Amino acid sequence: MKRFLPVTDHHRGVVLCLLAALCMTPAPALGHAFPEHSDPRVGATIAASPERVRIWFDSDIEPLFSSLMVHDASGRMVDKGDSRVNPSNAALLEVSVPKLAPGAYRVIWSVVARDGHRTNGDYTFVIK
Ligand SMILES: [Cu+2]
Repeated sequence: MKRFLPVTDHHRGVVLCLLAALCMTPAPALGHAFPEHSDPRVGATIAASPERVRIWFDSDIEPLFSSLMVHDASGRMVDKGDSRVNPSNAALLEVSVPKLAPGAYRVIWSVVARDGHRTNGDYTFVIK
């Protein structure tokens, strides 16, 4: 199974941006959107295929510029391509998946917060 990639340039950019934000005083109450929790959870091993993958963020995100994908262990996209921000919760990003076979899956997300800042990341879960 592939391991997570090490810190990418993009992640480094986010860190630098965070540091810059910390140095600004007084700091405005604006922020990037970061995941609070997900279903399946980060690193979880679950018994059955979920119907969808969902990530809840700590602030509202822009539907036009936010998406998530699910890849299998060989990097093939397995979600149904209907990634969307939940119409009744602007902090919830979700995508449907077909019945997935046992194996490792990687969730890749990218969102733009209402302040215009982009964050992204990925995590894996396993269906046994
Ligand atoms: Cu920023």
